[in-house]
Amino acid sequence: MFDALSDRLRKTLGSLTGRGRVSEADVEAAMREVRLALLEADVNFKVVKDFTARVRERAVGAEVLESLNAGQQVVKIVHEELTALLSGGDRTFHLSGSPAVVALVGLQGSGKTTSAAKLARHVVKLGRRPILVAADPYRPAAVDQLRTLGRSLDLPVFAAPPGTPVPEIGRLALDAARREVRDTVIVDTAGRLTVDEALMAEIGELNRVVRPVETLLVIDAMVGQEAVAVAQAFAAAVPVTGLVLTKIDGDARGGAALSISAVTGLPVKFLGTGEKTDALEPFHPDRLAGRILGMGDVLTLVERAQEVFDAKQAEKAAARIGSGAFSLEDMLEQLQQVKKMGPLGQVVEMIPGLGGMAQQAQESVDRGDLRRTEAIIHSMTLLERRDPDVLNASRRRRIAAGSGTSIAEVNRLVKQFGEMQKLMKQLRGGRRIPGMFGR
Ligand SMILES: Nc1nc2c(ncn2[C@@H]2O[C@H](COP(=O)(O)OP(=O)(O)OP(=O)(O)O)[C@@H](O)[C@H]2O)c(=O)[nH]1
Ligand SMILES: [Mg+2]
Repeated sequence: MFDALSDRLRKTLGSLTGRGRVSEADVEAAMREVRLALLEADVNFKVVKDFTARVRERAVGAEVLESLNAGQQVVKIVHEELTALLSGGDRTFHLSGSPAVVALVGLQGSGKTTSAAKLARHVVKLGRRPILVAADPYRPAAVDQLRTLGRSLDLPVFAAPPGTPVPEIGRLALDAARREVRDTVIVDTAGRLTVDEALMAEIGELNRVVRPVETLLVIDAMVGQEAVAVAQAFAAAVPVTGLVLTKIDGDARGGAALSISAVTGLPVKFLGTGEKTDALEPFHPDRLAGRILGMGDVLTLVERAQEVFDAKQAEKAAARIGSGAFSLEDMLEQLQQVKKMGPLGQVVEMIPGLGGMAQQAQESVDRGDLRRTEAIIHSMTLLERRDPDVLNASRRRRIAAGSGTSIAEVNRLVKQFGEMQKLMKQLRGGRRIPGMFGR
């Protein structure tokens, strides 16, 4: 559901990725786009404002200049702040009490009944014995729906006769749980089309009877901005302990859902990712932030690069690229750095937009291309490495023999290096490499 948002952010941040340095103007331009992208995705205005302000402050003030790829650090900061935005509150799913009671509340159609069944299945995996409770005395169809789900999971469902007052259903359900030796009671409540006092009073009373350790507010990710107000109304009526965001597999803009946690401070505990009972995921803020950013695993890449790249050496290389003096000697140094970063295929895979090249890159390593390239450069004199123009036929023959390769391979490397130099000149002129980060 975050596709549109992620596309936009990727475009914005992608234009920063791969450049040498990030200026204040770059950050400004990026933040303008990030703000638009978030607003377009229906994220709450105030949340957006605070978010971009925090990112801007960190990005402009951050020590990014020593790094090889400062643009990627902006991505990292955006990711960290997005994770922080999604990380509010205590995300642990508590199951204390005997029995442990979990109540699901929310508007009509938000996914309470489906989520009740999903949670039942989830706690069974944790080794527990749940019972499902239909606390909707108004619609027999609602009870049938839960019964059907219970049957499919081979779990008991408690339902009282139609018209039984809701608090009474709660009492009877706890009795049933004890009788059937059930350690987890999952209560599915009735929904209303809009927040109304009768609904709030009813779930408040039920709450006092069954004393849930978790009262989860189920929110449909497809809803718009009013979700924030809905969440606030529920939280005022009952002690909501967390959120279940459902239908995130749909094509909603999703920003409203993103805002709820930031505005109310309520933690998202689970994501509903489909209609089936196994489509429930515990919520991981960093994963969702990564999904929203859609940046591949740039962050891991940045960290790994920071670990192995000698910053000074990187500066030197960047300066040489900048001045157009990049030589085969520099290329040799860079090759050795890249090798230190681990399997090349993995490294390339982490760069957004280059995923498809990963296999190709790894294959070239496996074939020994890198090693042969190194051998060829090693067989050159200093003069040849710095000025490949002097490489006449007899020098090439000598190098091929010295490196145990062929003249054709030496020719290919020299040609590739020439093309690389041309590309670097274009980059210096501010042009992007076609097909690379080319969105
Ligand atoms: N795609 C998708 N559909 C879902 C998800 N969760 C629930 N649904 C669907 O949403 C519809 C409503 O789900 P219910 O679980 O009946 O919602 P409810 O909150 O119990 O509704 P009421 O009892 O009428 O208030 C059903 O068609 C579900 O299959 C989800 O995570 N993904
Ligand atoms: Mg229901």
